[in-house]
Amino acid sequence: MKKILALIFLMVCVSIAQEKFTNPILMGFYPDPSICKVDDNYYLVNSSFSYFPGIPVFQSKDLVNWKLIGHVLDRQEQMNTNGLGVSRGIFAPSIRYHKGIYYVTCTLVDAGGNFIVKSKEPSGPWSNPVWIPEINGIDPSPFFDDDGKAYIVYNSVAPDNKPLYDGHRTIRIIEFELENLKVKGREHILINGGTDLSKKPVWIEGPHIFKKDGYYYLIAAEGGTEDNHSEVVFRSKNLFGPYESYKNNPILTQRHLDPNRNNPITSTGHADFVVTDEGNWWAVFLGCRPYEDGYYNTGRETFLSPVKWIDGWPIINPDYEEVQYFYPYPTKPATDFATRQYSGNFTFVDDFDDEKLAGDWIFLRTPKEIWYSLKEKKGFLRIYLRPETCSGKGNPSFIGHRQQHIKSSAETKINFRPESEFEKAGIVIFQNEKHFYYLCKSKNKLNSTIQLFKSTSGNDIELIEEKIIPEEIQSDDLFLKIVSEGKEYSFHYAWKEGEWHTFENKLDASFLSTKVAGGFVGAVFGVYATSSGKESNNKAFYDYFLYRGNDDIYNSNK
Ligand code: 6LW
Repeated sequence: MKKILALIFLMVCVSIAQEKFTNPILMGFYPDPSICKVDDNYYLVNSSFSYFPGIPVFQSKDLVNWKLIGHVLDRQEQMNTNGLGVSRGIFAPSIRYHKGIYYVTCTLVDAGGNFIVKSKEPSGPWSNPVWIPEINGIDPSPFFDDDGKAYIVYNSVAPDNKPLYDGHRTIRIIEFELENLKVKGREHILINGGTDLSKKPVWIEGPHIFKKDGYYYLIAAEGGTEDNHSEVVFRSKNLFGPYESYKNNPILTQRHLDPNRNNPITSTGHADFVVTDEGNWWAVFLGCRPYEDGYYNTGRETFLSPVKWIDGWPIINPDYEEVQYFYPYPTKPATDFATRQYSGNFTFVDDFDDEKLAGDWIFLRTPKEIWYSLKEKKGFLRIYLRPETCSGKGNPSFIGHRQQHIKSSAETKINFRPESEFEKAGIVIFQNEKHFYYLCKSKNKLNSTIQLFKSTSGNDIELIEEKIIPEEIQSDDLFLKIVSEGKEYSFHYAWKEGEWHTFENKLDASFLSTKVAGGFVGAVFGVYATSSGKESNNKAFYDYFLYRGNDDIYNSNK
């Protein structure tokens, strides 16, 4: 009997050990991940650009199931991205823990530059940014040496700011006094150009330093954050170098693989390392999932792969050429920890019954006024119509949820009575100010109508389709839905729940891809109301928001 029980126990252990997790671990635009481990918790932060709140902070017990526990920049006084394009603002953050304090360094591009914030708790409250004007570059990352000294390592300009070629950058380091949060002494160039200057390496960035077996290891992204992206590693016995480039660099890339392979994961790079209690090393890094020809709308997402040390060098994803969608769990699964899914196929619904918005909602730039309410009408999100539009660089009445799947849908039910053709309320799929589709209720001279707009390069919108709402439809309610099917979006409406009518089918989704739209973000579904530049006292009520993600890869066998 004992032998049978032991066998069953062994089988259960093996099955848990074999239980696989899905990549990306954070789907949708969660780029430039940085991670640290404190006791039995992992904490991870991502870039967030001009969206507010800035720098999401995730917590996990197993590196796979993540819970959003807050944002580093969740107060107006911490960040103001008004006037910036959506892909400016918060670039790559780094999170580190040292002697009871959490530190995040980051760059607020075009609105302050490099800064550091700190907190006793990763969920905050975080301090206001302390600016570091001495750092001329991006992607700052703290490093705490064994002798108690603190440093910041970062991407910077070419030596003497005289690049030998486009993309010629350096990795530099400067000492940092934690007490007064000031830099100390001069900066040192650790890496000039990248792994081999003679080959003109571009965009060495996203640096992190850690110490192991008497070496200072420096990992960094190289090649630029597109198909040519990679992660490389250097090491030195001296913090200030000289650093030796690993002869088999890069330690991660997918640039050499067939772009026409099935379910490609591309542009991998910008990694950070973490070690589990079992002593196993893992890497988080960004990657992309094109649906065809390099087009992707889900932005740069956070992936997790194992790291193996070989002859004193760390190799990411050593057992495969392709980054995998499925790996065995790094450690014992903690599936009951997370409050929602960020990986695999899932549904997210907000019925707006709470008095606070779910933390996953994001605003376009920093709201200066509270134009929404969950209290005015219990169970509804009330949004005031305001002149700002998604074509501008202000803070429109927009609240967004990332598009996290190639195949997904977002639907809502609005209660809204437009009083002019300028007044609109509905749902938008937004990539940037010049690349979005907007499905809304409005009116023409005489009637209430359903309208579908496409943004223009002139920061305006053009009407694609309009339908007069029949007089027999007396209710102010309207159901609206956008469906993404990879290279196409389709748009639907319903008078009654579930009775959908197709309004416009198979519109070009690549219009919202990074390849077409440019930038560093991904597409975002949003509830959005506007009075199109005019003053208005009108408001729209949203009854619910329902997101569904259903990518084929996760319906296959793991
Ligand atoms: C980030 C840089 C990069 O600062 O893109 O992928 C920039 N790498 O490291 C914005 O994400």
